[in-house]
Amino acid sequence: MADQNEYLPQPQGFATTAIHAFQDPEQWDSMAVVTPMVASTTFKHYDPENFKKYEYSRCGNPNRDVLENCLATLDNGKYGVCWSSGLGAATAVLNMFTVGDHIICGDDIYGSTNMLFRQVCSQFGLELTFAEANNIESAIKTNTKLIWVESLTNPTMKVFDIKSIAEIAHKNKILLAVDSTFVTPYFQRPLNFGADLVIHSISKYINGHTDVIMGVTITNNEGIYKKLKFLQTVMGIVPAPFDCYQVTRSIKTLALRMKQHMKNSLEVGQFLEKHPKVEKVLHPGLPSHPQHELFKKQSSGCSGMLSFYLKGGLAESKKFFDSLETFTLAGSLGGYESLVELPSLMSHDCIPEDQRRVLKITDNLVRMSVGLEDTEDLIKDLKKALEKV
Ligand code: P1T
Repeated sequence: MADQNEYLPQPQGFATTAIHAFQDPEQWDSMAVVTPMVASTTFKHYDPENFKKYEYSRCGNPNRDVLENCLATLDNGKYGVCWSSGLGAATAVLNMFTVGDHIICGDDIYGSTNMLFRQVCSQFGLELTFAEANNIESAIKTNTKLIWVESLTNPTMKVFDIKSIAEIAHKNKILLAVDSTFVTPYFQRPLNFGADLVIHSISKYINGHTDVIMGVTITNNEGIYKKLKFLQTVMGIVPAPFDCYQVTRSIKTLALRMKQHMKNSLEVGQFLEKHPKVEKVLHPGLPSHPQHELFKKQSSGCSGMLSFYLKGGLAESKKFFDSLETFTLAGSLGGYESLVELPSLMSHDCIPEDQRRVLKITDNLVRMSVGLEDTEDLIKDLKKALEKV
């Protein structure tokens, strides 16, 4: 088992912030302890020029405000802006740039983010280069404005050195955005390492109950915030108040859930590593991961995410999925339930085949989101399914 003490210290006051920050009952006339759900799309004005705080729900809503402020604080940021999905957040970030700007994107990212970047960049005159961690600096051009990386990456679990990339970016007056979805603010806070912008698909761990699609961008830079806030209002990629209410409820248990995801995924990872039908496990919390030391330098723990190569090909992967009972074959991740999927045919099927080959997203690469079930039951399920392969 990885030694928790080797990681960065756990963020102080995380659970207290998630439970109380911006949620003081005294701000509501009713003194409600739980932030009341405000469904109204519009708000009465005193006169045409004056209103109390809210005007129209696309521009602002009490439930969204509470959530945005609380999420920003959890990531050690000042400003949070929520979007109706993680991809909505990425769309907004791309819209901060203009014709002729160049964007560098980490080579391994979620399939639809990859497709979004390729399509939007080519349609709107943005230049795009995908680069491995070692090649980021050499990919920089005079017109480069943004470096975007996922860390951890989906699905091959690579770690980007956030501090070094931030230094490279800033030396060249470039912004660094980090999609930190796989690790969560409980375990990783990229702004502390110099990132300008953090992005999460809230649909994953932050909500954690597989019933809300949402995204967030977090920054300490007022200029970036103002641009994103403007884009939120005019592009209208906003989450519904009820979804904000649900996520505000979910984050109260984020710390508890993440601790258990870490424990369960390490046990599952260690079991898989020893299994003769498994070729290789990719789990940043295990010493076998090539970037385990780097991962521990920039995070305080790992989530429930791991990938592994089964011995064999598509036929073996299918047999494995067919025999699972507790694990569900489905896209997405980060919920209380354990999921497995085949990136080559599911989450990353939209990535061109040659790019998938380079990234080693093959038909025997299985991605697993280890949930909160009893570990013995998860391992029993895996043992049985691997026997059938
Ligand atoms: O699904 P959405 O809320 O739009 O989030 C997109 C997204 C962004 N970033 C990362 C790292 C992601 O993994 C995702 C969504 N990923 C899946 C649905 C998946 O199965 O990998």
